[in-house]
Amino acid sequence: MFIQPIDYFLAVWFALAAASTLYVGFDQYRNNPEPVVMKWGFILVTLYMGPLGLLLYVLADKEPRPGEHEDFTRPLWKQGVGSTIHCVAGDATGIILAAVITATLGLPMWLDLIVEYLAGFAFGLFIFQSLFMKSMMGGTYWENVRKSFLPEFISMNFMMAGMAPVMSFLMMGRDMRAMEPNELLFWGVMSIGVIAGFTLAYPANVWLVARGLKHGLMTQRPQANETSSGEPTAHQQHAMHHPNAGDGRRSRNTSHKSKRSGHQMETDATTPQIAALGIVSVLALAIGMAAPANWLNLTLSARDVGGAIMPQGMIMGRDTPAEAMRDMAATDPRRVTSSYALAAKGDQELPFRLENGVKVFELRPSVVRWQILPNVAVDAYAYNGQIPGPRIHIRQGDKVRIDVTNDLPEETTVHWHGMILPNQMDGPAEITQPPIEPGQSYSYAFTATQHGTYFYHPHAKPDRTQALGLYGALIIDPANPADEVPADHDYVIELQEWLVRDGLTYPSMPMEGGMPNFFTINGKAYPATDTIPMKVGETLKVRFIGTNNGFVHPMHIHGGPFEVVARDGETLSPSARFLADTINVGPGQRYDVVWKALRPGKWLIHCHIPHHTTNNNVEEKGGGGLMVVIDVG
Ligand SMILES: [Cu+2]
Repeated sequence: MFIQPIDYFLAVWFALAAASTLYVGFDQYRNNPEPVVMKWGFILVTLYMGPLGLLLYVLADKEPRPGEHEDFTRPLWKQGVGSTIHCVAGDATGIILAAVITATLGLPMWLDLIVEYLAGFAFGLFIFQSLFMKSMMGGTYWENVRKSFLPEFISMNFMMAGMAPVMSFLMMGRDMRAMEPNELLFWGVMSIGVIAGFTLAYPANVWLVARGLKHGLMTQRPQANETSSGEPTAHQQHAMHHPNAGDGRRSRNTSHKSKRSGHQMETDATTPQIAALGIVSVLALAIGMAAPANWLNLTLSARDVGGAIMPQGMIMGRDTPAEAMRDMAATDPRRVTSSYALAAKGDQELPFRLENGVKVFELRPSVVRWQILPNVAVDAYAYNGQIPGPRIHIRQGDKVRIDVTNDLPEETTVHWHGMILPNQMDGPAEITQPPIEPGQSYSYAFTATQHGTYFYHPHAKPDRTQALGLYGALIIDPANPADEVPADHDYVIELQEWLVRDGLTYPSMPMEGGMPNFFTINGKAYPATDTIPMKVGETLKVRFIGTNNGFVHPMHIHGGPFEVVARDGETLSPSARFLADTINVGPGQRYDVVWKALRPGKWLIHCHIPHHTTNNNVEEKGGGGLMVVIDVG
C-alpha cells in the first residue's frame, strides 16, 4: 500500500527502470557486438540505475550503426564508463544481496555495511571480474583474480565510499521503511546508492583504464571469413581499447584472433601512482563507512526500528535508542482496521451485562481512522472504535469488571484514574501487572466507592498510546441522588492534542518534533464539535477532563462566570465552591463547573491558548480546535 508521495514516484521510477532494462537487454542481444560480461554489466546497472543506466548505454556503448562499435567506443570517457559499469555491476549486486540478507537477519547497520563491502568485493572480484573475464581473456582463474585484485580493490573502495553514506543516511532518516527490503523505499535507496557509487568510482576507473590497469569497453565479433574456411564460429575477434596506448598495442589487440593469449594489458602506471590512488580510495572508503556514525545510531537494525516513520523536527542523534524512535513513530496506516466518518461520535455510554450482581464491561483498543474535521482524519488508537473511548457510567457502590482485550500492535494496560481499588487492578505495567500483550486479555474488577468525574487511560507507554487516542470518561453517580450538584444540562469535555502531518498521525508530545497542530474536544475539532442547546435561565454542568498529555488548558466560558463545584471527582463543600470564568485543566485533572445561561445568543467554551483554537494554525468559522458553542435560545 502506498502511504507517501515518494511511494508513487518510486513505482514510476522502477517501471522506467524495468522498461530501460528490457530495452538494453533486447538491444544487447540483437545488435551489440560486445562480450557477454559487458552485456550483463549494462543490463544489471540499468536495472539499478534506471533511465540513467539507459542513458550511459546509448551515449557510450550502443553501436550507433553496424560496424561502428570499435570506433564509437574508443574515447577515454566511454572506456571509463565501460570499466565502471563492469565494476558496479558486480559490486552492487553483491552489496544489494548482502543488504537484503543482513536486513532480514536483523544485523546492526554498522555490521551490515561491513558485510556489504565484503560481499560486494567478493562478488565483483571472484565472479564478475575473474570468472566472467576468464572466458574472455583467457589465463587461469587465479591469474585473473591476482591481476584484477588491485584495480578491483580501488574501484570497489570508491564505489562503497559513495554507496555507504547514502544507505546510512537515507535508510536511517525520517522514513525508516527504507530499512525493510519489502518496501519500495529500500530499493529506491539502493538505486540512489548505486548512482552515488558509480559517480565516485568513475574518475578512478577512467585513470585505471587509461593506464592499462582495467578493461574498458570491448568489441567481440564472429569472424565471417574464418567460418568460411571451416573454423568454428567460436573463433572471435576481440578489440580492447586503451586510449593512451600507442597504435602498436591497439593494433596488436585488435589483430589477435583465434589463439587466446591471456591478458593483453601492460600498464605504464608507476608504483607510487598506484599506491597513492589506493591510499586515497581506502581513505574515501573509511570516511564513507564511518562518518555517518557522527549523526546516526549505526548500532540499530531494521528489526529494531520496524519501518518507523519519524516526525519532522525530532532530534535523532547517534545515541537515540530504537525504543525512542518507535515511541515517536507515526501510526502505521496499514494497521488501521476500521475507519469512521465525521458523524461517528465517541464517549457513547458503554453497555454492560450483569453477572452475579457484577456489571461487566468490555474494552477493545485497536487502530482506527477517525475523522476530526471534514478533511482531517487521525490514524488513532481507540477503545471500541470510539474517540474518546466509550463512557463507563456507573453508580456509587457498583461492583464492576472490565474485560480488556488488546487488539493494538503493542502492549497496553488500563488505569482507573482516581479510583480507590485493589492494587493489582490499578493498571501500571510492570509495577502492578504484566502488560497486556497484543491479542491478550486482562480483567479489572473493583467496587466503586467514590462518585464524581473520573477517567481511564493506558498505563503502558501512555506518552505514545494515550496521545494516539486511548482515554475515556468514567462517570459515577452518587448513591444518594441528593449528593449530586444539580444542573439542567450535563456535558463532558475530554481534551486531546494531535500531531498530523503528511497524512500521518504521530503521538503528540511536548518535545522537539512532537508539538501538536490539531486539538479536539470529544474527538472533534471546532467547527466539527457539538453545539449545546440551552434556554435562558437554565444551568449547564460542564465536566472538564484533562485526558490530554501535553498542556495545561485554561478553559474559559463566555457570557458570565461559572461556579466550580467539584475538583478531581471530589464535590466541594458549598463554602469551598467559587466563581471563576477560566479554570486551568492540567493533564489528569477534572473540574465540574456550573454555568448559568444569563442572556440569549451563542456563547463559547474554549481554551485560552489561542493556538489551541486553530486547526493547524488555520481558523475556520471563527476558530478551531478546543472550542464548543453554547446556543442559548
Ligand atoms: Cu489549550
